[in-house]
Amino acid sequence: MINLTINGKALAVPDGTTILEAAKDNGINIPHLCYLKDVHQSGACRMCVVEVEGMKNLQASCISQAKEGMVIHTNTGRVRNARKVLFELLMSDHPKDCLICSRNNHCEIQDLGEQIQVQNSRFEGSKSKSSLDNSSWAIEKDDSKCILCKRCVTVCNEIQGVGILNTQNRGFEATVAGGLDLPLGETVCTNCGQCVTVCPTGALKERDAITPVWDAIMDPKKVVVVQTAPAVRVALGEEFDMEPGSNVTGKMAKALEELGFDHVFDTNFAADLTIIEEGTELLVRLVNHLFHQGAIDEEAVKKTGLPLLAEPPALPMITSCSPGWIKYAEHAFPQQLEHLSTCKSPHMMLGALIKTYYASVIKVRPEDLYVVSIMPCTAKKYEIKRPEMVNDDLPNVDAVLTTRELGKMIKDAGIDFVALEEGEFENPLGLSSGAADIFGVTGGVMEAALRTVYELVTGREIPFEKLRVEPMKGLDRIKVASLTIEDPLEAFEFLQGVPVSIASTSGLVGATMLLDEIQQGTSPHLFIEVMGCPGGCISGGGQPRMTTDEIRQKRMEGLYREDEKKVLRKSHENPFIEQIYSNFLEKPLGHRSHELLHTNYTM
Ligand code: HC1
Repeated sequence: MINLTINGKALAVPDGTTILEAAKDNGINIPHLCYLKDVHQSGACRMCVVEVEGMKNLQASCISQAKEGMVIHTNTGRVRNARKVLFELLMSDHPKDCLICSRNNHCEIQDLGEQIQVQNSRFEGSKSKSSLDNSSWAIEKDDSKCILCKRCVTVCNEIQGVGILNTQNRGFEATVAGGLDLPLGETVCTNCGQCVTVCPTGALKERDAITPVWDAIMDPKKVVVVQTAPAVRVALGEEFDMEPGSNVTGKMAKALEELGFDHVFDTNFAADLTIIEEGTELLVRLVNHLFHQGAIDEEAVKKTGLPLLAEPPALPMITSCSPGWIKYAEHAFPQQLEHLSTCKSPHMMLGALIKTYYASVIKVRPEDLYVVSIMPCTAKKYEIKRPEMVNDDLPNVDAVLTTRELGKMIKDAGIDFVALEEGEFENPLGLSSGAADIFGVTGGVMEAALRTVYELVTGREIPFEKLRVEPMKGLDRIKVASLTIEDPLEAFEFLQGVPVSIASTSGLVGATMLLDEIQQGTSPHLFIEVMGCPGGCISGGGQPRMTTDEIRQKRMEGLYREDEKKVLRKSHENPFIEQIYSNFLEKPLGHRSHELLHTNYTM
C-alpha cells in the first residue's frame, strides 16, 4: 500500500493507483473531463490538475501515480484558478449553441462548467476549422464540438480494435477523423457507436431518426408499426433516472402506444424465430459436414429430415445478428464470410414478416406500412440501408431509433414514464420466450440456441440446472464451453458421444482472435456467437450514456431476471412461432424463410 495525504487527509491506497483514483475512492472529487475509468487516461484536457508539494508544476491527476509520502492539494486557489483558465480556453474554441445542441443538459462540459463555476470565457480568438460529417448512415461527426479528449480514439483503437479514428493535423487544424481524412461513411467504420457513447459533447452522435418517425406517426396514410430489441427494456429506464437494469418492458410498451404507434410488437418474437432458423441451419451444416467427411451416408442424412447439400458447408458457423460485427467481418475477414449464418438479424426478420404476413392479416398494402425498430445499437441504422435488407423493393425496416432517441420522444410527448402503467405487446408478433430476452447479453444467443438444438437432437432439456448454460454467462471477452451429446434421438444416433465445442465473444478484439483461429484452420469450435459491442447489445452504441462495467452488469442481470420469470424459456415452445410456420412460413429453411428471413453477405 502507498501512504499519502490529500487535502490533509491521510490515506493508504494500493500501489499503482493514480492520484485521481486515490482521491475518488476516498470521497474527494477532483473535477475532470477526458478521464474515463478503465477506458481512457491521457491527461489530454488537464482539467484534473492538482498541486503536489515539492513539485513546481501542477500535475494532471489522472495520469500521475500516487507515491509514498506525497502531500497533495486539490483545492488551492492556484489549482482552482488553473482549472478555470483551462476551461475558459476550451470554451473559447467551442460553439455556444447549447440550447439547441443534442447534448443540452447531458453534456459533460456543461456539467464541468457548473461544477467549477465558470460563467464566462475571457478568451475569444482563433477557431478550429469545423465540419459536419453526415456521410455515415449511423453516426454523425461534428468537429466544431470536438474537444480532442481522444476518448473515441482510445475506444475505437484499443477497446474495439477497429482503428478508424485518430487525431489528425495540429493546432487549430487538429481533428479526430478516419484515415486519410475520409468521411466516416467511406471508411471501414463498423458503426458500432462505442465512440458515441464515450463522447463528452455533441461531437459524435447517432444519425437522427426522430424526425422521420414523428412524420410517419403524423401521416394519416401510414400504419406505423414498432418493435423493441431485448436490451432496450433494461436500459430505457436510465433515461428517466431509474436504476440501471430496471425492467421497464410494460412501461415501454405503454409509452409506445401513447406516442401513437399503431401496433407495438417485440423483436424478441423474432429472436425466437431466429433460434428456429439458425438452429436448423446449424444442424444442416453439422450433418452435411459429417456426410462430406464420409462419417455418415446419404441414408443417415435422409433420416434426419434435413436437406443434403452438394458442397461441404463451412464450420464453425458464426451468428450474424450484430451488424457492426458483420461489417467488420466483411472488411477484415472477407474470405471467411461463408462461416456467417445466413439468418438476417431478428429485427430485420420481423420487419420482413410485418410487411408480408402481417400486412395480409390486417389487409394493409405493404407500402403503407412504416416499420420502426427501437434498438440499443447505432449499427442497426446502417443495417436497414443495406441492399440485402429489401423484399419486393421495400425495405424490411424503415427507421431505427436508439434507446436514447426513444427516451427523447417520450420526454417530448410529455409522458411521465416512471408513473406509466404497464402495457403489453400485441400478439401474435409480441410473445416471446426467456431465451429471446437473453439475446441482448453476450453469450445469450448461444445459450438460447443450445436450449433448442439440444432438445431437437436428444428430445430432452439441456442438462444444465434451470437451463442456465453457466459457461456462457458473464462479461469475459471470450467464453468457451463444450458438451457431449448423449443418447440422441434415433434420427441423430450418429451424434452419440460427439463432443461439441462452442465459443462466444463480444467486442471486435475477441472476434478477431476467434476468426484468426478459423483462418489458420485451428478453430476447435462448431458454433461461435459474436456480438460487436463489449458485453453484447446491453452496451450498444445507442444505449443511455454512460455504460460502465457496473451498469453493464446490472443490465445483464436485468435480462437474466426477465428470462427466469418467463413461463416459456425455450424458443421452440413459443406457440405463435409454431403458428407462423403453419399459417405462413411452412417450415424452417423453407422457401418463404429463404426469401424473407435469410440473406448472404458477399462484399
Ligand atoms: Fe440486439 Fe438482436 S440481440 S442484435 O444485440 O439479435 O441491437 O438487444 O435487437 O435484431 O433480438 C441489438 C439487442 C437486437 C436483433 C435481437
